[in-house]
Amino acid sequence: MIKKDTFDKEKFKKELESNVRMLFRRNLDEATTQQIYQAVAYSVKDDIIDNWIETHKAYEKQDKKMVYYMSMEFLMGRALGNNMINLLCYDEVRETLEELGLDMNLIEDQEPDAALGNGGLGRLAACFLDSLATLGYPAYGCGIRYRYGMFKQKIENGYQVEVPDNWLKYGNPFEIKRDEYAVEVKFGGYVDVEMHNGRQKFVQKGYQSVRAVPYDMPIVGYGNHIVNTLRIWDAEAINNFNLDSFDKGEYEKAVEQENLARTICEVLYPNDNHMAGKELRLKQQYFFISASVQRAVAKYKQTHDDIRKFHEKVTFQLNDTHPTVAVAELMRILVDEEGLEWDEAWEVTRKTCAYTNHTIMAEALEKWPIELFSRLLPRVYQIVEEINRRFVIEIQNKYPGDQEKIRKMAILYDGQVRMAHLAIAGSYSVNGVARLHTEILKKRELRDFYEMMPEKFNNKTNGITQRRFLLHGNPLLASWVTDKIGDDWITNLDHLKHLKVYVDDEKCQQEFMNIKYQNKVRLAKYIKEHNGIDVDPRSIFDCQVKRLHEYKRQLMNILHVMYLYNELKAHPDMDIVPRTFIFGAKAAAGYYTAKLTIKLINAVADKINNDPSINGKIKVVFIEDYRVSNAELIFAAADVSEQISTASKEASGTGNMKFMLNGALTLGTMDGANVEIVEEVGKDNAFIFGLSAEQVMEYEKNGNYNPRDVYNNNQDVRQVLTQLVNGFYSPENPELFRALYDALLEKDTYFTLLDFDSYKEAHNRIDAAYRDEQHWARTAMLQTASAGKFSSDRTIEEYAKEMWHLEKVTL
Ligand code: T68
Repeated sequence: MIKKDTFDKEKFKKELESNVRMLFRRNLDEATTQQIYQAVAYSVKDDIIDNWIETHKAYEKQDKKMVYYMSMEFLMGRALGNNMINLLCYDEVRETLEELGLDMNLIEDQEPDAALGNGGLGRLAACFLDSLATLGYPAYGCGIRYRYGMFKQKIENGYQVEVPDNWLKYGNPFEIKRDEYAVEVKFGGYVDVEMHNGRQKFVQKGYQSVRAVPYDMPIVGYGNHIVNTLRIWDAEAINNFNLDSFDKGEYEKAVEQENLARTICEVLYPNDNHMAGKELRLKQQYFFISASVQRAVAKYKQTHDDIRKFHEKVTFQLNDTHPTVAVAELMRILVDEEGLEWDEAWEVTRKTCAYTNHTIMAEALEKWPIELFSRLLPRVYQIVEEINRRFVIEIQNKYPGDQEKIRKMAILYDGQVRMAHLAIAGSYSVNGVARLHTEILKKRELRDFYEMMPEKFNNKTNGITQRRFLLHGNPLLASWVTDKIGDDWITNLDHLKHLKVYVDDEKCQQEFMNIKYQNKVRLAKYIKEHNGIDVDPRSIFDCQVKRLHEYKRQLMNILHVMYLYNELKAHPDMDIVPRTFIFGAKAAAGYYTAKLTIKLINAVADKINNDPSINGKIKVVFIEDYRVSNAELIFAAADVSEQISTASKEASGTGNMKFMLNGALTLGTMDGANVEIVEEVGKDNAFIFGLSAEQVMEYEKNGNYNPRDVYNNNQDVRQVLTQLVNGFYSPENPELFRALYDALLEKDTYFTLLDFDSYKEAHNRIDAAYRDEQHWARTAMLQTASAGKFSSDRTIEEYAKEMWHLEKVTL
């Protein structure tokens, strides 16, 4: 039980009033809700500051090792509610606001999501920061302060329309600009060799540069007074040059540098599991990595004089290959600026960096054309060349005469820089994000590397923070759990297992399902407000919310809905439990098939929701602009969690864990972390279907799957596929969904048709299971009770103990 700090309501009210006056020259009763949000946020920030300062003093004094979590993405969502929760003042602030006639929910809704990420990878980084602070580990998150985050999604005429996310429009109350820590980052030019004291020095000349300026955001630990930092970098122009200059060269350079600074942090690339391959993306990568590494070295040197021991106090965790240029940048600083010999520098680097792989999708593997890489980062490229030269020698020594190994493993090959290879060569650890995923990496994708250096490979199954996805997102269930088993689960999720004694208790079952019902009412209200659709909270809420990607198979889900609709039309008296199919997904702006799938879902929704003949037995809802804040409502309200990726393709998934924590039953393939979810909850308590990863990989190897075989033999499949091209869902343009039809029939890369029957049968099992109310309630409760393993606290403890070797700070 964590003791609450004293909270002084009257003091808080005074602060609030004073903040509104200071910020907006208004009295509280004149302020807009947005202004009140800002004022509340500043009051909360005020509570954070002292702890923030104290935490960093303690880190310095105790000289603890620090992890720098390097990530292009931090999908933080909203900060206010989360900060109040972790400061243990959420209820008190809510009550105080109520006394002033203000509604906390409305105030929280004023805050834009900090959507500096695409999906799972970015949200994982955010959960990790929460856990690091809560566990008391010294940590920085390092990223980019994108001017525009993930686009806002509007649905117009069933199509996705992308709208810029101007999240900083009203300012960000929680951030602090740290101009004193600005550094210079250089691009382009050429490398000159100069002699300094008899030693060659490599000097970059004729470059363009920008000023990297950090903005710090507090990461509040739960009830422990610890405040870590998310440091996101912004770019400013270097004002060395005179725009009034009469020298044409100088003038042009000044303009170019202004442009570079303006464009670098402008926008997040909205692709997940896909490599954009744009020059600007590489600039973003080097920009935030160079700035972060420069600062990490400078900070270390303030209190240490031997740079050869850097790795004893610092570790860099690379969130996928996006920050991998850190390996070469650290080498550059150690060799060129700190004067280390190559071997010394390489030893430090290899002991500092660690790499997490998040995908086996081939199109996500980062490879940069050497032409581009060397032009943009001439000195860094020379270093990569030398790393590669030595790495190839290592391979040759290990496998004499084996040219094939070099072809497969070299960092530079075929005119490209292979970032994953650089990451593996330059790291002390390589990890996957779920057991199955790590096994696939070892046996297939990274097999040669595993064989050569097995000691580097390890698994760290992902996790999620229960502070956001239960305590904040589902307050009713959170307080019910606390009533039953106490509140230790908030910082030790394993305690949820103590709920198991209640799963057969009828009263508890009723209470649990009643909370679920209230959360469904809350979501139904949101849907009514945002979609204008009435949904029945007594129907099964069957949810698939995640990025739209072919491998995640939203298409299979909607094809099944189309099939069900056909059945209902053919058999009007068919007895099915009413279902509401809920989708939420953003498609990358240039991903045609994904965007067409969104249109299809909306077309099917339009037709089905407006057909009175089926008596509302099925409804389809596409939730616009799926993001962290509305995700919290969806997880809390779900009965069924759709985790239906083609086995072997979803590295882990983390939405699956959020649903489970909130008592939804998994309908899924044996993919990613689903495998471990089923292991925790028991096979009988999940709806598992489809090909196994092994089977999928066999088919892929042999190329012996032909979707036409399924089409020819399966009348239901034939009917729904035909409806894609006969105008059933698009009378004005019968050919509208032709591309989806063709993709399924020609190749069906993701085995949608092959898994269809088994998926359909799993849905039947759900229908049957839901009819037994008691048994369903028991199984739902078991999900929550078995979710302990999936806390990001557990994941972070594993990283900290097994890889980083961090010690906790004591305050
Ligand atoms: C996700 N990856 C995995 N990538 O798909 C998911 N990619 O299985 C896993 O649970 C999660 O990572 C956390 O480990 C992503 O989200 C991206 O968003 C991404 C972004 C840019 C480029 C490539």
